Amino acid sequence: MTVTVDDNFFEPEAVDVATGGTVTWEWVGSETHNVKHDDFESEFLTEGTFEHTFDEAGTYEYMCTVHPGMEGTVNVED
Ligand SMILES: [Cu+2]
Repeated sequence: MTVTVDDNFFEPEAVDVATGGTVTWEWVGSETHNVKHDDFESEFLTEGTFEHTFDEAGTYEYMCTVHPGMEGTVNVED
C-alpha cells in the first residue's frame, strides 16, 4: 500500500490495510513534509520514502506537522 505525499495532501487520504501490513509513503511534492503519529514518525523530507508496518488493528490518524490540515488515516483490520 502506497500513499503519496504531495503539496499539501496525502493521496489517498485514507487507506485500509490488514494487520501486519506495511504502508509506504512516497514523497512526490516539492515542499517539505513529514508523517507524524504517536507510534511512528518520518523525517522531514522532500523526496524518498518512509515505511511503517502496522501490527495492531486500529485507526491511525496521522498528520504533516508542517502544514495544518494535512492529515491522513490508516485503518488496520484483522
Ligand atoms: Cu506537509
